[in-house]
Amino acid sequence: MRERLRKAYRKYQNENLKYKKWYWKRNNKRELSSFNQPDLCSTQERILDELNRHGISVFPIEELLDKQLFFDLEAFYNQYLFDHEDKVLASRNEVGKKGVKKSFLFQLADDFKELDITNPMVKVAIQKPLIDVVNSYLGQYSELKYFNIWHTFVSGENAPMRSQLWHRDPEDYLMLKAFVYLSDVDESAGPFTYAKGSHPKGRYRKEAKWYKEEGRNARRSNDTEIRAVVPEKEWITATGKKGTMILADTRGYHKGGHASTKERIMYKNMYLSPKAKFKTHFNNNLSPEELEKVNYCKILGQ
Ligand SMILES: O=C(O)CCC(=O)C(=O)O
Repeated sequence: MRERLRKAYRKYQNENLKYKKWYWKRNNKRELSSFNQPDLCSTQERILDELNRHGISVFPIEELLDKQLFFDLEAFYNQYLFDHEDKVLASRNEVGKKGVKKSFLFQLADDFKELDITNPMVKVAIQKPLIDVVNSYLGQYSELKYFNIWHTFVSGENAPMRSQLWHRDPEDYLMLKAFVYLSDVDESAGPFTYAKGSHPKGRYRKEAKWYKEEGRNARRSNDTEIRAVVPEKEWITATGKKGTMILADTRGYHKGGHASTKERIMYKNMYLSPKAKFKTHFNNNLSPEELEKVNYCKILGQ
């Protein structure tokens, strides 16, 4: 009986409580506020302001980070493609196949399970100028939970599915993802699309009608359902040249990757509050010397 109650509470907690402001506040100390947040330059202030107001900020990566990080990321994926062409080709042949998880894309993360601070995917994620913005938005020291590169194939006539449909991410009350386009992304390459102001700090907080895809639990909505809660003039379609960076609180409604004619390559990562019940997608076996090098970065477990 007691075990059943505990289970039911855990389910309730997972489905409802973690999205409540008071629950977030109870579980997370407000470690950073306007009084003690890191010193931000005017660009970081602008990005933070856009995140607070709209839930999203889109800018060329070099406005925040050294452009070399982008070149390294690009070279890293090109090398991966060169070394693993067969794997990517095999994945491309599965587009639209039933029963294949996110058949519209190839993901790199399974091959990179270690937190290696020399890996370009990690390097981008632990840059101080970025971390300072992320921590200021969350009001505390965040945790890096995930990094990946998504190579999205052409979906063509296939109907949008999974993350190609409007949804809120389920991991936390407030959260941030950083995306970097590694290919030029126009309307035909399935740009990341966001309903501004639908994040928890925003003005459009109503829940849209939703449905479940066959065999899936996640809540998805169509354009009409989102239009009913966020006017279309507030939707932002983040097209951009390679090197475009997007920071977004993906608790706000978003979708992307329904590429009609052109493939998209995109780096992504995710920061949550330390109390979020979401498993980290990599092993953190950093030595004390390595941690020392990034000692501004509580996200690595200091
Ligand atoms: O592929 C996209 O643009 C959407 C990504 C997404 O839904 C997510 O990362 O939560």
